[in-house]
Amino acid sequence: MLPAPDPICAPATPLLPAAVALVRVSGRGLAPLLSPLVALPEPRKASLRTLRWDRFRERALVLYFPGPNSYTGEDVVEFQIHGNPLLVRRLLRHLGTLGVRLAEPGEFTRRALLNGKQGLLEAEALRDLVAAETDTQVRLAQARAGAQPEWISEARFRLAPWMARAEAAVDYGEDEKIYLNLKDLGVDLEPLRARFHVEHRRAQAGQHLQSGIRLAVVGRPNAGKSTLFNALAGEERAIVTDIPGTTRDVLEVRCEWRGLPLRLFDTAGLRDTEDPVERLGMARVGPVLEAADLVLHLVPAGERASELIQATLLPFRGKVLEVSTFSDRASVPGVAVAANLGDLDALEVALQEHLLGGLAPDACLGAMATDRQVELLGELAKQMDLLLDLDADCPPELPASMLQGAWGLLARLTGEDRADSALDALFSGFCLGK
Ligand SMILES: Nc1nc2c(ncn2[C@@H]2O[C@H](COP(=O)(O)OP(=O)(O)O)[C@@H](O)[C@H]2O)c(=O)[nH]1
Ligand SMILES: [Mg+2]
Repeated sequence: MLPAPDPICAPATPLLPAAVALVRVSGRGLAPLLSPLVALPEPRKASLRTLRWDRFRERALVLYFPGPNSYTGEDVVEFQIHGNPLLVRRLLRHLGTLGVRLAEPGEFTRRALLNGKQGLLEAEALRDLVAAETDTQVRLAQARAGAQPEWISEARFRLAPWMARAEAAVDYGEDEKIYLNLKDLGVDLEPLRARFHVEHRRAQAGQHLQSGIRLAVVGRPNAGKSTLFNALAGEERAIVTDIPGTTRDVLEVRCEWRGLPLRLFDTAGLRDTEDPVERLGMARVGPVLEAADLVLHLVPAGERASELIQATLLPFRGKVLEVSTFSDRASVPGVAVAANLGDLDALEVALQEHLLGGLAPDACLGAMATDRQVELLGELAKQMDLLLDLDADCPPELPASMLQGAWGLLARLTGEDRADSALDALFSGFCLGK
């Protein structure tokens, strides 16, 4: 048996002056360990206690969750004390003298995971929930925080019998005349392959939403960039005039527009100019293009982009979306907007098309969305493609190993393989006390 892990403690609230601060402790046998500080109250009943240590006397609300019915699965004690950061540090230091060390970021959740109180997918969702900055991001993370998606157990249910058949064909094939019928396998597993591809697409879209979409607005002076920028931001952030060359610095705003979490960048208009300030502004456009997920190239309806602009955008052509502005003055094909009138529906459709694979933000609820999940889902979809493309007369070792591969990818996805690398990457993104 493994030795019992050390008891740990951490502030679960920021170390700033506040009404209340929460200090969490987790470990085995906390009642005797903490007895010099406090007599623990009845389980799960908030109780006022006086904590005494050094020359402090602190009235605290104390909660005691004996293991295994707690967040971590160990005994957990929570102290709500006055929100003075110095007081919190003193209490943590005193807990140290009782043998309770300071937790690492995410260590509470890590224990919850190791004790089977929580799955890896849930822990990842929690991290994203705490970090979410827009309504959509909060809702996406909440949708992932519940039970494991049903399609995972369905996938296992479908894969398992074929794994058994493939194993049998490998072990007894020739002698016992047990063969794997790849045609039947293909028919049976085709829906699964389709499902993996759907989930992968949803995950890619969800990843964009969860991390926010960097959108750069570029074009010639007076193309309507700042007008569009303001309309998307929902506030008058950039100065709009009909004097060319108004915007010089790069402006950035974070917002949510029609369910899309955006980081918007307004830029200086691109043109041949002698004005030194305008030229400095144009020099700043490059890095913005570089970092953007999508570049909106605004061209007033009925015009063609200048050679200067075409040359500037050439290296980024894979992520440039041309948008016609001033659509109120001339009707043009393609994505056309009149931002000054709030006519932006065509842009909404185009953004969903380019960034979310045609999905609406709400269609991504429940999608997996971390880099890790997206990558594994991609591999899973590819593995199934390979499996279903196998020649009917190939040796059973091939499908057997691919089925094993798919099974293993599912286990990595849910964290059941207990790979430390996934856990380390996850918990480095957590706050203290979580
Ligand atoms: N009619 C019309 N005017 C627009 C439109 N977009 C911008 N404008 C006007 O065009 C001028 C230049 O707009 P601005 O956003 O400052 O262009 P920027 O230089 O590209 O940032 C302003 O007078 C805007 O009110 C549009 O779609 N239709
Ligand atoms: Mg402008």
